[in-house]
Amino acid sequence: MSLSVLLQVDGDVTGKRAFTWEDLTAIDPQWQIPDVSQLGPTRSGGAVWMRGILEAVKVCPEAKYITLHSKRDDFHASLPIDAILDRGMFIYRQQNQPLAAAAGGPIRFFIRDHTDCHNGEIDECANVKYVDRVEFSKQKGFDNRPLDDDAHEALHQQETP
Ligand SMILES: Nc1nc2c(c(=O)[nH]1)N[C@H]1C(S)=C(S)[C@@H](COP(=O)(O)O)O[C@H]1N2
Ligand SMILES: [Mo]
Repeated sequence: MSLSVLLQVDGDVTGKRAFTWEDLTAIDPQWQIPDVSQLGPTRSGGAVWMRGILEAVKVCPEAKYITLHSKRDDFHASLPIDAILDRGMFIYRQQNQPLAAAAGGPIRFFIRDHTDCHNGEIDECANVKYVDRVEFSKQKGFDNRPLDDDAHEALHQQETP
C-alpha cells in the first residue's frame, strides 16, 4: 500500500487535509459503505459518505458548495451541499484495493438518486471520476459539466475507456 495523497480537501474548512488511501479506510465505520451495489445495482466497490469527509475536515457552517475537481481530464462540478449531504459518496476501494481508473478511480464521486444528464443540478454528469481535490466554498465554484447534448456527446467521444 502506498502513502501517496489521493485527495486534497480545502477551502472553507478549519481542518484542511490530504487523504491517503489508508486515511480513507480509517474514517469512522459509521461513514463507510462496504458495498455500494446495495444502494444501486449499477455501481460496485466500497465508499465513504460525503458526511464523513465533511466531519473529518470540519467544514465551516458558511460553506454552501462542494466542488469536485479532476485534474486528470480537467473535469469539475460544483454542487449545493444541502442538496446532496445525505446522498453523496466517494467510491475509493474494491475490496482491499484502490478503485481502478477504469471505474473512475482512484476516487469517484457518486450521488445516490441522481437525475439524468442535464436534468437539473444533481445529475449523472456530477458523478465526477478521478477526483483529486474537494473544495468547500460560500459561492458556487468552477463547474464545466456539458450544458447541452452536443457538448455532452463531444465529451463522451473524447473519454478514454
Ligand atoms: N473526470 C470526469 N468525470 C466525469 C466525466 C468526465 O468526462 N470526466 N463525465 C461525467 C458524465 S457527463 C457522466 S454522464 C458520467 C458517466 O459516468 P460513467 O462513465 O461511469 O457511465 O461521469 C461524469 N464524470
Ligand atoms: Mo453526463
